[in-house]
Amino acid sequence: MQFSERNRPMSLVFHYAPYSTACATHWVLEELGMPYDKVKLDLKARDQDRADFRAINPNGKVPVLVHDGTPIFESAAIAIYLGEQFGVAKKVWPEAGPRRAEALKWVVWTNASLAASLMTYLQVADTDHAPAAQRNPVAAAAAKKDVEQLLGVLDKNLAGKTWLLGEQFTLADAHLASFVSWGDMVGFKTAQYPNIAGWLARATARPGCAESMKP
Ligand SMILES: N[C@@H](CCC(=O)N[C@@H](CS)C(=O)NCC(=O)O)C(=O)O
Repeated sequence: MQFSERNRPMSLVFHYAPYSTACATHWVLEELGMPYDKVKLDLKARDQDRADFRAINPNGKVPVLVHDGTPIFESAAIAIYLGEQFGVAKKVWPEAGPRRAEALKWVVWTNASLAASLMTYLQVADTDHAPAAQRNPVAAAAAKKDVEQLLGVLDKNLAGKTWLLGEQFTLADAHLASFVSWGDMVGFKTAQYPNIAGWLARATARPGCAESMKP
């Protein structure tokens, strides 16, 4: 681990693996513009099974963020926590109230609906992600339909808006855009959803996105 700043009053340590769910957290951290330390795991080498890592995430998955000794796992929980702790002051997270509810809604939707359906699809579809014995065309078609229906919902929500919540970019945009980019990469082409395509182009042009894609 490398400390980028000495003697700072609090610490944020980000445990990640390149090209994983941790990219969403990485992007959110970059948007906050705060110093943090990175600890890279090699998932192929099973670093996630090491006892010191299991102690901060018994699920053995990245990302994990440790804030002043408190470990937080699940990327949606991390985005919400960072928003509440630091994002309001930095104007990238709404204050408590109805706009906060909008942000929460989309961050939770990202993981509980979109990412869950994408994962189901990848586990059964005829792609490199699923072993041949696990592939199931009927289940894959159903999961594909679910993902497309969800992208349709998002596209409708983005009509006439610059960002998810309106004119102001929030951490919810970074979190969701990271997963939508992943969906695009695995075959759910966003070009066919005009509002998503415009929003995703604006989001991925932000420097935080490029940083989150670095190994
Ligand atoms: N729901 C979790 C998913 C985390 C996740 O699945 N991480 C994967 C990388 S994309 C992982 O660490 N896998 C290692 C393993 O399962 O052994 C989140 O959003 O944080």
